[in-house]
Amino acid sequence: MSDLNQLINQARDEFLNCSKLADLDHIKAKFLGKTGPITEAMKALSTLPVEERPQKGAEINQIKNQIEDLLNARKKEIADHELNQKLENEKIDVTLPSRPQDKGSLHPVMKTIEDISQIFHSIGFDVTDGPEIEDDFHNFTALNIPESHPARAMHDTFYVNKEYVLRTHTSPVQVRHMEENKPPIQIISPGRVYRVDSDATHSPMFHQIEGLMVNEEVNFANLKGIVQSFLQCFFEDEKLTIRFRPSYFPFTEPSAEIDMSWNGGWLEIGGCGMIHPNVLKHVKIDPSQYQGFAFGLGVERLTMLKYGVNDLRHFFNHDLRFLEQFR
Ligand code: 2NL
Repeated sequence: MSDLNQLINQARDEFLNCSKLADLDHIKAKFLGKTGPITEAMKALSTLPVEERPQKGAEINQIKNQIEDLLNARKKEIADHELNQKLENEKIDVTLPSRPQDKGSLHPVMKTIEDISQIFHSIGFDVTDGPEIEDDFHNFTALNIPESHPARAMHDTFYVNKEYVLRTHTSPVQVRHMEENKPPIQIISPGRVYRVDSDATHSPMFHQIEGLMVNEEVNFANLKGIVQSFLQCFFEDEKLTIRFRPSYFPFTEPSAEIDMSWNGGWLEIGGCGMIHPNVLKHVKIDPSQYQGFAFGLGVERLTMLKYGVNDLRHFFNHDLRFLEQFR
């Protein structure tokens, strides 16, 4: 019996010396397995006198239970230790700074559109938009450009089919606005426009901002004042002046090119005029009661001037080294 009691101490030592769950099972087999001392002792019971067997059996069982308790306690110890180790190794320091994320930014052309919209909004103009695929009426006819008119060829139009085109200017947006609203009207319409044209200084898709004001008394002087104030604001230059040069557009009469002062000289930056009576008639506004002005500006050109960009193609190359400079 004292031999078996020795077993408890021996098992305790071996369990303590073991630090891997898998190895514990081998040690367990050694003590409690089929050929282990406990099993042997159980078998040997049959050699004892019958009256001694219950007492002896109970003792063996008690020792067996004690060894099992020791095993389970050690098992739990090792499992806890392994878990703690794992938690320690996989610890995440949430106070560390995060990896930097590249932020996107507005394309310079969109930035210009937003800036211009903000300026005109601040003086009471609404910002409107409309379809980029337009019908013949809104892109041409309503703007006093009849079927046979050379201006249609002049515009180098992308035709979708016989009736629909990619808009060649944002004027049709304003035509639609006039159809649906009564004067007083003060709007600008920025957006993409399309012309069959592609070289170093022309892109088949570019951006335009047109402005329009219709009321009972709107005149050429109002037009000049508003365009000049706008440009002073946009270029942040109170001394900037503009001049009008006589020109021709089918949709305005009189018409003018807009030049602005730049580095001691003049630079053409758009066109304008008083809305042609035929255009007002097409949108059912009585030209004997209302007049209006309109102007058109190229957004890429304004952006190039403001930021000193020397090549139009930078805007369409999607080169991050260029675009990141406008962050
Ligand atoms: C230019 C010239 C211009 C207009 C656009 C316009 C719109 C309506 C009626 C009358 Cl709905 N006119 N727009 C007028 C004059 C010139 O643009 O050189 N743009 C870049």
